[in-house]
Amino acid sequence: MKYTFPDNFWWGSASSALQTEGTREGETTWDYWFAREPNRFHNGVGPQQTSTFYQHWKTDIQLLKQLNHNSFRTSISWARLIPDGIGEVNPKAVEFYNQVIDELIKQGITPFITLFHFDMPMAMQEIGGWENRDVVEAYARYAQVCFDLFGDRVLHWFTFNEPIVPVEGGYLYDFHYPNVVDFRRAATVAYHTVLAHAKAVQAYRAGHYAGEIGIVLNLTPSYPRSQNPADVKAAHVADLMFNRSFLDPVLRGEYPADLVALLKTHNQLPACKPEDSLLIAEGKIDLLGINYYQPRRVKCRDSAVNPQAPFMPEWFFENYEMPGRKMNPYRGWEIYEPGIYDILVNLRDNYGNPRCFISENGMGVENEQRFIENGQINDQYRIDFISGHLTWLHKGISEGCNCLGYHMWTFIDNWSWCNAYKNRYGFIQLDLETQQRTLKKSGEWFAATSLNNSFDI
Ligand code: BGP
Repeated sequence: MKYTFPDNFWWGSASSALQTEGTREGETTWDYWFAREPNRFHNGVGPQQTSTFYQHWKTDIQLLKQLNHNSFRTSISWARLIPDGIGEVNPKAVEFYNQVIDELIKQGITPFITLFHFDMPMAMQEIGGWENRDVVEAYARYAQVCFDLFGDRVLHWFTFNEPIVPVEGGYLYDFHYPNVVDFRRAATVAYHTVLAHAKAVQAYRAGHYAGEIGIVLNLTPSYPRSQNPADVKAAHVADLMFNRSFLDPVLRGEYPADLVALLKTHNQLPACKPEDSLLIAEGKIDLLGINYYQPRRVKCRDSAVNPQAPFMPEWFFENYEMPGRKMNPYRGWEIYEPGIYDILVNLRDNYGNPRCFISENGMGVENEQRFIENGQINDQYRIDFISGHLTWLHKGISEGCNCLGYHMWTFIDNWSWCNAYKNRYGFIQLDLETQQRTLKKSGEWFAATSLNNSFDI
C-alpha cells in the first residue's frame, strides 16, 4: 500500500532553543532551578549540556538538509534575546538568530519560529511570571521585537509551544519551576498566557507582516472508559481542562461556557478585566500546530474527593489504564495512532477545519545503543511509530481535514527537561562525550519519505 501526501506537504522536525542551543546567556527558570536542585534532573544533567546548536548550527542545518526537510521549527530564547525580559536587546543573539534563519532559507528549509517554549527569563519569574500582567506586557513587547527583527524572512510564527505544560508542571503537578500546587494560580497562569498570545497576534496583525501566526497545542484526545454517562462526563471535563482551555480561545475567540461555569462554582476563576474578552477575540490564529504524543483515557472517580486536598482537575475524573493498551515503556506514554485522526476530525467538524499541521509527534527510547548494527542505530520501532501515525493522518486528509504537514520531535537527540538525556528522540544519534552526530535508520527512512512525498507499507 502506497501513501502519497498532498503537494507542498511540510516534512520536517521541531526543536527548541533551551533544549538544543547550549552556551547559556540570559538566565531562565531552568538555569536557576537546576543550580539549586540538580537532583531533579536525570543523572544531574542540566540545560547547559545540550546538543550545542549554538556552535554547530551550520553543520546541523546541513543534517536537516540530509534529512530532506523542507521546513523546521525551533524557538527563539526570550532570555538570550532580551536577558532581563524587558530591556536591552542582546546584539549577539540577533546575529545568531539571523544567521540561523538565513542559512535555513539558503538551504531551502522554511523556518517556523516559536516565541516561547517553556523558557521563562528568570527576571520575569522573579516578578511573578505569568501570574503578573506586567509579564504579559513584556512578552508582547518581546514578540514585537522578534517580528521587527526577523518578520521579513520568518513567515510562520507560533506564540507558544504547549502552553498548558508550564501550567501543569509549574502550578499543579510539580515538574517545572516554581513547583507550586494551586489550581487558582494555575488558572491565572493559563489565562494570562492566552492574553499574552492574543496581544502577540494583535501586534502581528497591526504590523501587517508578510506571513501568518499561530500557536502549538499539545492535544490529548480524551477517551472515556465506557459510554456510561458518568465516564462520558469525566472525559468531557478532562477535555475542557486540558484541551479546550486553549483550543477554544485561539480558534473560536472565547472560552467554553461550561469550563467557566465549572471554575466559577468551585471559586477557581482567575481575576478578569472587562476588556479581556475583546482581546481574546482578537487572538484567533491562522495556523494551528498540533503536538500529539498520547491519548488521555479517563473514567469517573470511584472514590470521594478528600475535601481537605487541594482542588485539582482530578476531582472530576481518574486516569484509566485500558487493558491491552500499547505503551512506550520508557516515557510511560500510550501509543495510539488513531488519536491523530480523531484530533483532525474534531477540528474539521467542530472548529471549522482550520489550517493545521502536526508540529510534534515522536518516541523517546532509552539506551538506544543496544540497537546499533554496523555502526548505526537500527530504530525500526521509530519507523513503525511514524508510519503508523502517518497512515491515520493520511486518512484524515483524504476525508477533507486541512492538515498541511508533519514534523517529528526531533532531528537530533536533545535535552528533555527533567528527563535530560534519558530518552532519545532524534533521527540523528548524539554522542554526548564527543558531540558526534550519526544518522539513525529512521533518519534514512524519513529522508526518503520526504523526498518521495510518500511511503509504502
Ligand atoms: C513536548 C515538548 C518538547 C519535548 C517533547 C518530548 O511536550 O514540546 O519540548 O521535550 O515533548 O517530551 P519529553 O522531553 O518530556 O520526553
